[in-house]
Amino acid sequence: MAQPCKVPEDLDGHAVKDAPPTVYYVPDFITEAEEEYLLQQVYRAPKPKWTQLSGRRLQNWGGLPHPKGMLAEKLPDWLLKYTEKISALDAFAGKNANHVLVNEYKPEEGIMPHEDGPLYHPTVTTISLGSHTLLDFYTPVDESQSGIPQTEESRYVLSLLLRRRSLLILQGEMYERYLHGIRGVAVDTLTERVANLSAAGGQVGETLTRGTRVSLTIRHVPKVCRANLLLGRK
Ligand SMILES: O=C(O)CCC(=O)C(=O)O
Repeated sequence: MAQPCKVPEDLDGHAVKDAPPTVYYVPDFITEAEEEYLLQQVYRAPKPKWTQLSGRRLQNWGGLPHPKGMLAEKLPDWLLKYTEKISALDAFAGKNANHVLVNEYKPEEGIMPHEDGPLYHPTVTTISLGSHTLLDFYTPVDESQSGIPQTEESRYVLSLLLRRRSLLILQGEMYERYLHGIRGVAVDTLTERVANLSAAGGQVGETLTRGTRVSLTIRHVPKVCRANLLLGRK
C-alpha cells in the first residue's frame, strides 16, 4: 500500500500567522498513493453508508454524535491509521480522535456557514482529497446590531486554501468564534484574504477550477454509554 504519511515534527512551523488563533496548515500531509487509497476506500463503502444532503453527501464513521456524547463504534483500519497519526500530533490535547465525517462535494457544491458546536470542541482536523477548496470564515451575526444589515459579505473575514492531500487543524478562536463554510462555485479566485496563500503555494489573482473533493473531518467526540444515554446521564 501507500507510503506512511508524514507527521510534522514541529506543528508550530505550520501555524498560519495571518489568521486568528489557531490554524495549522500542513501541505502534502499524505502522499499521492495514500490519497488514492483513501479515495478507493471511501468509494468502496456500501451505498446506504452515504447520506445525501443539499449540496454534498456524507458518510459518518465512529458512531452518531449526540448532544450527550457518542455511542462509539470501532473505526475501520483505513481511517484508524489517520486518526492515530493526527492524535499523535497532540491535536486533541492528549485525547484520541474517534470520529470521522467524510464529505463529498462536486464542483459548485458547498456547505453553508455554520458552527460545529460545543460537542466537538476544541479541535477539528481535515484531510482534503481529490481537489482543493476554499474554506471561508465569517463572524457570527451580531444580535446587538439589529438595525444594520449583516450580509455574508459584510461578515466575511478570510479564507483558507485547502489543497488536496493537506491537513488543516482548527482550534481556539478560529473554531469557537467564527463560522465556516464553502461557497458552491466551480472556480475559486485567490485573493489577499486567503490567509495561508504562501503555505498553500497560491498567488493573488490565480484561478483554480474545482474537481470533486472528499474531506475527512477528524475529531474527538466524548463518548457516552448506552445506559447513560437512556437515563439522560453523561
Ligand atoms: O469539508 C470541509 O472541509 C468542511 C466540512 C464541515 O464544515 C462540516 O462537516 O461541518
